[in-house]
Amino acid sequence: MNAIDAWWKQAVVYQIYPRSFADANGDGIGDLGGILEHLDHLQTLGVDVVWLSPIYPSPQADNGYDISDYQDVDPLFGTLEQLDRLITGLHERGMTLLMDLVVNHTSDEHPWFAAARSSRDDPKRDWYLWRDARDGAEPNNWGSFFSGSAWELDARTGQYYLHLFDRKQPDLNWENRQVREAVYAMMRWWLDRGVDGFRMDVINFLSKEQDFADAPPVAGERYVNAFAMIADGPRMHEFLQEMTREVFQGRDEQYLTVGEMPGVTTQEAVLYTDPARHEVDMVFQFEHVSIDHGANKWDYLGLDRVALKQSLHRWQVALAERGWNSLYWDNHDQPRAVSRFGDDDPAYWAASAKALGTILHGMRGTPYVYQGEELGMRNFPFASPDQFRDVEAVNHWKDVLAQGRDQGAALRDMRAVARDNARTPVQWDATATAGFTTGTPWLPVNPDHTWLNAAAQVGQDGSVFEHYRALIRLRHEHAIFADGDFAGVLENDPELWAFTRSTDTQRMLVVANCGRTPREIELGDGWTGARLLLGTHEGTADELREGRLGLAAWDARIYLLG
Ligand code: ISL
Ligand code: CA
Repeated sequence: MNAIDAWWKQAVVYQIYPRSFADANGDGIGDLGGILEHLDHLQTLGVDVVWLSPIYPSPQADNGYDISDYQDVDPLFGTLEQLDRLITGLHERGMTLLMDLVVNHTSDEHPWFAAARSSRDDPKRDWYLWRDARDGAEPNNWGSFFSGSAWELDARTGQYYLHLFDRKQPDLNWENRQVREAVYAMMRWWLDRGVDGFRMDVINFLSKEQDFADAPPVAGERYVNAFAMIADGPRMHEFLQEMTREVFQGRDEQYLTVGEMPGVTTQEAVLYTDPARHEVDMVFQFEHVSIDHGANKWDYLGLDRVALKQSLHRWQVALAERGWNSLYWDNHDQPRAVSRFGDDDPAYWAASAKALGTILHGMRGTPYVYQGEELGMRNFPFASPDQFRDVEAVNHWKDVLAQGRDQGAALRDMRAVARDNARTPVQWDATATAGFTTGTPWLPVNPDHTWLNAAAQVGQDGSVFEHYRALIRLRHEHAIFADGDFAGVLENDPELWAFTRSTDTQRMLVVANCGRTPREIELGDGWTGARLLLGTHEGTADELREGRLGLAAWDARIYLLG
């Protein structure tokens, strides 16, 4: 059992994707003004920290993850003055603000890149990754995350630059000390402005092997997804330790840092989050959101519930002694949790959304709630490929057409996995544009907003929102949520999901039926007298009296003993 030695172990983080949260000026795009109007929603929910996806000046090739100025606010989203008001507004309500730190790459319209591409002799040339052609083509076989090669030929200077993401997102050269110093200075500037930490975009991609060797070839693929060989490169730990020293050391505030790390292993995650190493406080790992992917994310396999459960349990155990988990079901890059891991049929939607929340928030780690998840928002019923807006989906569809693939099958997979599912506007009420905007939303509002919205849930007993609110309160009130040891139960059952948490003085049972068929579970007599902390279904008895528990469809409960 570890003592609660850091405030963020009892905290819950809420992610805002500003473009889709709330639009205050009627142009159909969410903005800081919209966030400022909804701070009460966050306070009512009870979250401690807000992570704000990028609001910096950007050509918006990847909705702001392509930054052209790190130290300002895009007029699309508002002004720096409004951001200051957001910081103050959150602080006044007892919440803190994490900024999104996107420093694996900049926009190609960032002045640094404009200088770098202007000539081979430019002092900033080495701030990015330039290589000569190999046999008249790209320097290696790496594919971009967003289709095609990860290299783009710059005609004027005759060399290729690396872009792991879109061609408008050139990768910075972290081997160059000036790059690192410029980033650290920028981070200090934000801390001086009052922000409380950073969520660090693809941070385990910063350090690359400098030989840029080919990735192992894949039959039939010209460009290969190389992220497994790029992740956790040779100088990663050194760079993060340097960042801690240069940015955070000597400051009094208790900042929070979370590293987004595709492909990170449990062994590496322990190192990244071991407090003694001063790297990051916690990481986002990707194992549980890759289980339904085949050869790549567009090859949707459907969910293997046992694999999902075993994966999350493995991470619980692996980081038990040292390190700390981030807990999340979804974010702006993933389909909606209730549609993917729950059951979004209206008959089971609410119970399954609550059950998923119960499982995640019952685990050891810091839970993240993605905007709309607290309402149980569902995937969008995409009917045709031209409805997708995300660069990843748009490029993928071009590949489907160019390669003559089965369009029906491709569309079916896109409906299941596309990031735009998470990016439709937050559903505030039942009006035509869901209270998101007075104009035309940039991405359509989900038609289910007539019955699935915040107005119908906030303050309503039994709603998904009130269940999330209760989960967050429990984490604040009971230390066992943060420090209790984890142990899995019934790990091979495809529907029943159960685990215990224990301290020297208390034991907690989290149990859920992840299916439509009612189930019985044998507990033995060790839980007699345990009291119900929270349940998804009305009428659940307050106390456990028998060793046998009957669970309805998507019935989830948390019991505490001691
Ligand atoms: O979304 C993904 C797959 O569909 C991921 O591979 C994603 O690209 C990866 O998680 C990195 O995400 C982050 O960096 C990207 C940006 O597009 C994502 O929105 C961001 O969360 C590039 O900055
Ligand atoms: Ca707007």
